[in-house]
Formats: sequence, C-alpha cells, structure tokens
Amino acid sequence: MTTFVDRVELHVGAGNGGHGCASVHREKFKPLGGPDGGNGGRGGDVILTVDQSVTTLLDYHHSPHRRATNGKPGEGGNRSGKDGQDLILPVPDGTVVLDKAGNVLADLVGQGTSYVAAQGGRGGLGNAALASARRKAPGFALLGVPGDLQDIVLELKTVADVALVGYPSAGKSSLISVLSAAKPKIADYPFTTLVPNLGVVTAGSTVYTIADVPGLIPGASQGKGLGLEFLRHVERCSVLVHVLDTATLESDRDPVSDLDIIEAELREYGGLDNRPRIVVLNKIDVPDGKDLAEMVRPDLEARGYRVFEVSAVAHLGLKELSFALADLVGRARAAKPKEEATRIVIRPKAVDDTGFSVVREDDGLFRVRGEKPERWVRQTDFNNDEAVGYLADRLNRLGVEEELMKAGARAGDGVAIGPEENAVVFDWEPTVMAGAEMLGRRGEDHRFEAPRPAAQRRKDRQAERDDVEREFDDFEPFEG
Ligand SMILES: Nc1nc2c(ncn2[C@@H]2O[C@H](COP(=O)(O)OP(=O)(O)OP(=O)(O)O)[C@@H](O)[C@H]2O)c(=O)[nH]1
Ligand SMILES: [Mg+2]
Repeated sequence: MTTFVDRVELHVGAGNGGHGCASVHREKFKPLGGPDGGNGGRGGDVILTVDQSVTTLLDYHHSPHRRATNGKPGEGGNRSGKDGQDLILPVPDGTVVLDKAGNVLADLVGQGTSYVAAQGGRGGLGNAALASARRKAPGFALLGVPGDLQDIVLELKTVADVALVGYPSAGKSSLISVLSAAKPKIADYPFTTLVPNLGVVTAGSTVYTIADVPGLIPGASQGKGLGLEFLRHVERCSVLVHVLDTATLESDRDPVSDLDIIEAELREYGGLDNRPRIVVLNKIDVPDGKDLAEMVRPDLEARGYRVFEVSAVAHLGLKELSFALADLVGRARAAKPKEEATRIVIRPKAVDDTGFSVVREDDGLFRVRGEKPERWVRQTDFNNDEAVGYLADRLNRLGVEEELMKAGARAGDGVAIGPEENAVVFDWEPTVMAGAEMLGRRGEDHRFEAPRPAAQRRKDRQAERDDVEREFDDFEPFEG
C-alpha cells in the first residue's frame, strides 16, 4: 500500500561558511611578503522548489534531516575557499511552509516557486582582505558563520479547481473517474478514499482539475472520521461540489439533511464560505434515487443551489455538469488577480539589521542582541588575542560599549552577546574595550614599516582615520 503523506516536519541545515585563512606570503629573499590568506567560501542554502513531477512529501517523511554543504576554508596564496553547494529540495505544487508554531512562512504554488528555508553562513575573511593601511599584516582571520538551522513543517494542500465533498460512498471518486481519466479506488464500503484523488477534466476549451477528499461524516470538523485532516485540500479550490447520494439505504439520511450536515462541517472548519457551490444528486440510475432526486430538487433550488442530477455509473448528466463546472472555474480564474507564473519567496530579513539592543536582565546580566554583533562574535577566533581585539573594535565602533555604559554596566559585569541558548558571555572590561583603539592598532607589524618623513606620517594618520570610518562597513563583502 502506498502511504500518502501530506504533513511532515523537516529539519534543514544550511552549510557553514568556511573560515578565512591567516597566512603570510613568503619568498626566498622576501620573508615577509604581506598577508595572503584567502577568504572562506559561503555555505550552501537549503532551498525548497516546486517541482510538478513530485506529488507527495513522502521522501521527507522518510528522511527529515537535510543539510547543504559547507564552504571550504580559504588558503594561503590568496586562494578563496569554494562556496558550499545549495541543496535544492523539490516539493509538490501547493506546499505550504510553516514554522513550528504554525505561522505560514511561504505558500509555494506554481512550478519553480522557491523558498530559501535556511541561509548558508558567510565565509570568514582571510587576513589579506582584513589588511588595511592601518592594519598592514593582520595575524588573524575571521571564522566562517555557521549556517542556519531551521525546523519547519511542510503541508500539502492540493491545488485543484473543483473539490467534491460529501458523505462516504456518495460517489465522489466514481464521479472523478468518469469526468476525467483518473482511476481512483471505488468500492461500496465507506471510507474507500483515504487520500485525495486528482483528475483533469476537459470541457470544451477549458481544462480544469477536480479533487475529492475522503468522505465526511457528522463531527468531521471535530476530528471524526478521516475528513477534517483532509479538508485543507479543499481550501485552495475555487468551486465546491456537494455530491449527494439519492440511493442511500440508511434510514436517517436524505439528500437535504446530508447537505445540511456537510455544510455545518465546512462552516465549522472555516474559510470556505465564499466558494461558489453546486449540488450534484448522484445515482439517479437507481429508480428510487431518481424519484428522490425529483422530490428534493425544488427544496435545494429554493436554497439557491444549481442542482445537477447525474449517474456516475450510467453516465447520465455528466456533460452538462462538466460544462457548468468549466464555466464556474473560468469565472473564478478571471476574477483572480493575475499571478506571476513563478514566484520567488525569500525569507524576510530582520527589520533593522544594522541595529542592536542592550537589555539588563533580572539576574544582572547585560544582553546584547543584534544581527551584526551576534555574527561578529561567531566570526571571532577567541584563541587569538588580535582577533578578539578586532571584535572589541567592531563592537565599540557600532556603539555597543556606549550603550552598555548607558544601561549601567560596570567593570566585571557579565555581558552576553546573542540569544539565550547561543550566547557568548564576557566579563566586561570597559577600559579595555572602550580604549581598545588607544591601546594599539591591530595588526601592525613594525617590520613592515619603512622609515617615513613626518609629513608622510601625518598623511598616513589621516588616511588611517578615514579608513577606520569605512572598514567596519566595508568588510561585509558577502552581504545579501
Ligand atoms: N448505482 C450507482 N452506484 C454508484 C454511483 N456512483 C457511485 N456508485 C457506487 O457507490 C459506491 C461508492 O462509490 P465511491 O465513488 O467509492 O464513493 P465515494 O464518495 O468516493 O466514497 P468514499 O471514498 O468512501 O468517501 C460504489 O460501490 C460505487 O459503485 C451511481 O451513479 N449509481
Ligand atoms: Mg472515494
């Protein structure tokens, strides 16, 4: 038996950025030829893409952990590391991406529509790229940023124009089989259909798709039977068809009360009120069925429904029905705003990714949050004093130091950068951090310095100052 899976939890990991390389060029008569460490490569993204040849989420049910490849580290000789490869995950048309709390992140409809589920980490800069007029030979490089890890939920909602709803055994699957070329399972016991069936109908010049869902019973919206779980498959349909059984032998049922019960379930489920509906009275090949259909028709019409009497088995009334559906589908399509054939959904960036916040928490810890400070911390090799000093410079330039002081931080207070589970915690040393620039410039190796005349030294100092202004923004070459 094939399993139908229309909801999976997926754990995706983007590739880590490769580390930058700290290296010094060496030649025979030039032992200190300057920094030549290359940049690390970017980690690959994890991208969900609609592929119409994929029809279920079964693959992800079987292997729910997926990772893109990491960027390679940079190397000496100014060699950049290779970027990691994006991991493209094909998903069925109509896949909805949610976070674990149930918020919709993306609705993937249409071949090629894509969503970046996890973004690769940027590569770390090598010491060649970190060199500047004031930091001629950095003895450190930046670490690659770890790739995003995301837990997401994928839900499949069938993309069909018309949805058939009704009691078990009303003949929904039979109707699909005679209106289209689809061959769903049909049987005379209830709940034959366990998964939605999809068929393609051609009526005149209109081609549309038609889907059924497992039969609904009273209480479906509270989870009775199979129905509710599958009602999301009718959410996208633009036309609803009530399939009513005129030949049921159950004494407490008749087409009108069946309709009322199904309508009550749909209302309870919600969100379907504005779909046009028509009523199909099925099984009129059965003599009693035909009589019953004639009897209830006026009642149904009085409620405003267009009523079609058909027999799926004897092929009665099918042409009229399929053209009426084509007409409704055509109107629905015309009323819909034209959508791009392919939409690309990109995860929105944090609202203000240049900002940061400093909050004093109950236990006296000062927490710094912000895209840049958090990333910078991850890019720092804490075993390298120069790298740590560079981080201090960057934080200081951004104004983190100042905000900490304003928030009342004192020497020795704990400062955490990053979220609860993933923070780097320091004992704050304001004089060191605030005075970082005064203590000495990073990466200045005097062996590189030739004696300079005073005028040149003044000019260089000005250049250095300009450089400092720039560098903290400039060194984000992998942005975007
Ligand atoms: N006499 C007669 N029997 C029909 C007609 N349409 C369907 N049936 C029979 O009714 C039974 C149920 O048909 P299905 O198409 O499986 O019904 P369904 O609505 O898909 O049922 P579930 O999948 O259980 O919800 C089968 O035995 C069919 O042969 C019809 O027009 N006339
Ligand atoms: Mg069925």
